[in-house]
Amino acid sequence: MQTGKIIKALSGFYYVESNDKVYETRARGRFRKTAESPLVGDYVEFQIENVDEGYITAIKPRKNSLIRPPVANIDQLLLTTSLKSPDFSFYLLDRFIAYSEANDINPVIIVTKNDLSDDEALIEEIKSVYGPIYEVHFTDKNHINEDLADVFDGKTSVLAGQSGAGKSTLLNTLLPHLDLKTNEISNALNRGKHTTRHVELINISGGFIADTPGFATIDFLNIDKYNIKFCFIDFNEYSCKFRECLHINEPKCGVKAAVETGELAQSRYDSYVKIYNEIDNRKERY
Ligand SMILES: Nc1nc2c(ncn2[C@@H]2O[C@H](COP(=O)(O)OP(=O)(O)OP(=O)(O)O)[C@@H](O)[C@H]2O)c(=O)[nH]1
Ligand SMILES: [Mg+2]
Ligand SMILES: [Zn+2]
Repeated sequence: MQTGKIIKALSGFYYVESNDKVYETRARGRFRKTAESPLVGDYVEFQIENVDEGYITAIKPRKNSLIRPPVANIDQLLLTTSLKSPDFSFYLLDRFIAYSEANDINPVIIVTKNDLSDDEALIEEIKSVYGPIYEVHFTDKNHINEDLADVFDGKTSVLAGQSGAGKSTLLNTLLPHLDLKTNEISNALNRGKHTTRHVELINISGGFIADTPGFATIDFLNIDKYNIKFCFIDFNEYSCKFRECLHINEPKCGVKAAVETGELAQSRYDSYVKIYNEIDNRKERY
């Protein structure tokens, strides 16, 4: 019996890395009967059958897992968002951040395509809104920020963000040996399709990184309207008259007061209210 980590899932095969070797495995029958099926990122026990083939016998308990993208045991989501083309959206980034927080995964913000914009005011605004709460990196495909190297150290990182944000391009710049894929990617992009299809963990700086297909629709099905406020971690430091304050219509709300004084960004508050309403409306339909 051997243990390893699933780095790729394709056509019913799970590719398990163990001691610098990759085994092509299948899940044994009983996984199909239970709800639990293996995910990329899972630590598994497997039985070797041939030199590089085998079958999975058990999945180790997960630290976390996402349905979109389908990966388990994620240390951080690298929220990739372009300055331009597509245009930067505070709301979309806030949704991705809230999604990370709702799933107990640390978000790291990566702003791409800096070469396409010289909007200094926007860059300063991004820094001032997110800098105090999260790690923020600015890149373009020709200049990768050197401090980005430390970000991956020994961790399992997953690139997430809108289609076309530059996730695959970033990965190709970081790991030039993947260069071949860049050409295919840019060709495919001209057809206006999602260019990345499957999820695969790639070795980087003693850790793993996964490119994922872009997605813009995010659901908050695993969180209710009373708890979404905790996904806006910058709200936590303000106190309200009522402990259970949802920062919507309650009097003497510390969060709303902080927005008034400019201590908290209006955009963060607006994103919160939008997502809150979305969850609230969803509940009412039942
Ligand atoms: N000018 C410029 N273009 C970039 C940069 N990064 C990416 N691009 C271009 O943006 C387009 C989309 O990049 P991709 O890397 O395919 O985007 P993606 O996020 O992987 O997209 P999906 O796989 O569909 O989710 C490509 O044409 C890239 O060449 C950048 O830093 N500067
Ligand atoms: Mg891609
Ligand atoms: Zn409040």
